[in-house]
Amino acid sequence: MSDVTHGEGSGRMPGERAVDAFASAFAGTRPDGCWWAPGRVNLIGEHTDYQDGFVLPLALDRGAVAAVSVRSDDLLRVHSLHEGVTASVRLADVGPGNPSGWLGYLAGVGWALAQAGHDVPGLDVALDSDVPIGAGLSSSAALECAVAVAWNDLGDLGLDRTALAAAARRAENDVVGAPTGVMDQMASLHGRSGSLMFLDTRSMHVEQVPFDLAVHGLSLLVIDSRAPHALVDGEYAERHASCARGASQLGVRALRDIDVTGLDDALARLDDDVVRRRVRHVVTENDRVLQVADTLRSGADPRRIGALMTDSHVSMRDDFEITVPRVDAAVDAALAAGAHGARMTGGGFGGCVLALVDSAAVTSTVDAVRSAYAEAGFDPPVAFVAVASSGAGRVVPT
Ligand code: GAF
Repeated sequence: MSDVTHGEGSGRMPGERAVDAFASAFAGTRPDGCWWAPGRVNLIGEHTDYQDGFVLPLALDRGAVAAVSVRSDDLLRVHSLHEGVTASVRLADVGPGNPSGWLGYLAGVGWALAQAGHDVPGLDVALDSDVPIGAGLSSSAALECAVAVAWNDLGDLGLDRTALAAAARRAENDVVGAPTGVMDQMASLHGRSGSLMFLDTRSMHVEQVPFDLAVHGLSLLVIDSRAPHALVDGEYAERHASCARGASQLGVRALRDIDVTGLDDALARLDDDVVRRRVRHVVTENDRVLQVADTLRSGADPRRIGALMTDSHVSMRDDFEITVPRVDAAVDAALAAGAHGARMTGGGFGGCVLALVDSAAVTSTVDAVRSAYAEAGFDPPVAFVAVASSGAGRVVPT
């Protein structure tokens, strides 16, 4: 029998470890406070957020916690429990590509806030996280958003959550160099317990869509394929570029402007088969997000979204070509075990699969995926049940 945890990141990491690490790293001092921000899973709407499209993620109860004190200069000193090191940079020295590595995600937020005209103080930070890295659960957005809310409070910046998400995205785009959309940061900041966040990435309008699977006897299972993924590599950027090429050839501001009813006509106007398939994924994916959101808003049985989830996976596998064998194997095994729908979640090339399953079938579904992995010679997957949680904010360290 498989061990499956039920949402149990740490349910809002208490921060005690970060406070202790802060004291050891920074000469026995105590932080001014602790700020927490979650990772996310995206129910549906993949690679739509940099084409002005729709997404439907939820914030997890796993996240990053930052124990933080404000400094009187512009130094950013960060102790990472994961890396086991303390690194620092002057905010004045931060810019595209500098600093490289994990510190860039944090320093980049300060840089983006300063670029937006804010007076950004230096910080001492101790960081802890229980979001698995490279699993497609937005471990980096959790870091960015934890430090963004800390900066907002300690620097008295008065920014709303959407403005903080924009700064965190700029950190990732301009300092780290990954051309991502804004979904992950918005989910981390706007997440709400028991809800999905429906986001229109053009208007940036957020709608909380109630998501109570338990009353229907259902669970959203997250299966980590343990095939590592990275957004800074060329594949994500290539998808971004081919979508931009498609939009430009079609004469639209973004692929969001192509409606699914006009898809065949649009595809006929494209001369490159790869671009055609990328466009088809984005246009049909936007339509699936709208259908899933409508179904859930109507209070219908959520089992009805299962087929759309699976269609989304097929589209990512065949048209967008962002899945890998371990991910496809998890989807196939979950579906064969009776899941109502299954799909990869996140940027792709590894990471996690979501399966919508009857709660009574959680363990048997994970067992089925484990058997399929064993047969294929893959490392065993790790699974947990997603719990939709609240977004980033200050927490009392306990
Ligand atoms: C990554 C990116 F960061 C998001 O912006 C989004 O594009 C996602 O991949 C794919 O939907 O998580």
